Amino acid sequence: MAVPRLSRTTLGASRPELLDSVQADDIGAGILHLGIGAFHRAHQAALTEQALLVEPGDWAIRGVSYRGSGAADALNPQDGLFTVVERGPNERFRLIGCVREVLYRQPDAVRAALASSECRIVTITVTEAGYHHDPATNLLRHDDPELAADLAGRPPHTVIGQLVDGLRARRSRGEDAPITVLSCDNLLDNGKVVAGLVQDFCGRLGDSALAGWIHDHVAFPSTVVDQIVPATTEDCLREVEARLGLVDLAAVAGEGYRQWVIEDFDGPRPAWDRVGARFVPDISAAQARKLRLVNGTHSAIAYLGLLAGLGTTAELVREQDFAGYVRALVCGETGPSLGDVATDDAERLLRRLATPRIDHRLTQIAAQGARKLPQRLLEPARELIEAGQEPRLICLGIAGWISFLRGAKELDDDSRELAAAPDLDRLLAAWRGCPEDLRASRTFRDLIADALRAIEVDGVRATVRRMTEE
Ligand code: CS2
Repeated sequence: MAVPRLSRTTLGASRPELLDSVQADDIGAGILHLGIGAFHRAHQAALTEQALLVEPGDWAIRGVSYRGSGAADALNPQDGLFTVVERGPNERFRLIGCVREVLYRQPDAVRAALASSECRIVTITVTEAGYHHDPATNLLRHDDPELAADLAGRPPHTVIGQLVDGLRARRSRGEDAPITVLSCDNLLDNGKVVAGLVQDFCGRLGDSALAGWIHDHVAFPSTVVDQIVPATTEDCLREVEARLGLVDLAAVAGEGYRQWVIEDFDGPRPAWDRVGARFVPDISAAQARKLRLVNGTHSAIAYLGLLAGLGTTAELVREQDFAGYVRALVCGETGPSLGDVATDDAERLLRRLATPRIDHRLTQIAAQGARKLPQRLLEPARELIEAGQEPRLICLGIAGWISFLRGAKELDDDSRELAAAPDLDRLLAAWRGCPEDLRASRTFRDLIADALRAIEVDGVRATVRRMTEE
């Protein structure tokens, strides 16, 4: 007999004890989430669920998906219910009930949600590339056809187009309740970036009155998020099915560890601070630590690991040479760029990378490198060079990326253009995310060129070993 699909009805019939999760239909949808993928489900949705269990409130989540109908097809037939598997020493399954519904290709419904007085917070996870912006200027890309179509007045498809459209409707309704937009993507000063893109969009529409209203009524605090959440595997779905006795096509698995640091703002929010989130006046220190130590390491090892034929982070750190590289990178370069010794950080990170059954694929981390590397590896490289040091191991990671690009078959648009550059100088010149001063640095260029040569001549493993030992 076919195993039934998870829903409030089937759960009530088979595992009624699990039904004390939040009932999204019984509370107001105070949160609109743009980009409801695996990360949001395991992180902000799980924290919102926990916050609602300690302090009830109108904080159900209405999600919007942009990358195909997958999230809507998985969650809507399940009444928004899904399981989060927390990997680690105390593995645990949590059922999440605070998601009300997922909208896909329904710009009218997104507009109505944003305009309603019920909506007080918009959270966003659309990845570094999802904002359609130019990393050199932090403004919208001029040559982006999706943005151009939104600006020309079709019902908007892009995140920024939908945000502006909904805020316009909110203003027209005379809605004065404050609303807060929280970007949860791994960008530097993500709140400022989104605020700037929204203003840019209004500017291109020539709507200065709307721009002024948004400036006065909408807050865009920056945030730092941390939790390793790989794409869901078939194995994970089978495991959840065995556990629940029901098919859950929206299940996700990630670390039990979660961090959320939010620049404090006026305005209502769920009791996130009672379940581990921190509201602080300034996120910059937490942001640099997270982007450089966790994401910087991730990106540096992803390409070197792929070149060495490895599949996952856990497989990679089992190899002594790569574990040594992570220690040397964090303790010798990215940690010191923060003014830190970072030995404990390196060991903690190695444990996270090795989390059993986390199955974090290097190919997933390797995507969108041209947009990820600037805030992860270029910022610390620049600061070390300014201080008169040589970021050799960071540049080895960047060389790994360039080598990977040159051999890759499928690439995103930004990376494809760079992969086609005939030499290193032209690649650096074309890389919009690379700051001008770093591009002009002889030290930076030569360190990458040396590492590229070594990878080519000696192979990636021998190069990683030699450079780590030096
Ligand atoms: C990863 C991140 O895929 C990637 O680029 O570096 O998704 C990383 O796992 C999270 O930011 C960890 O908090």
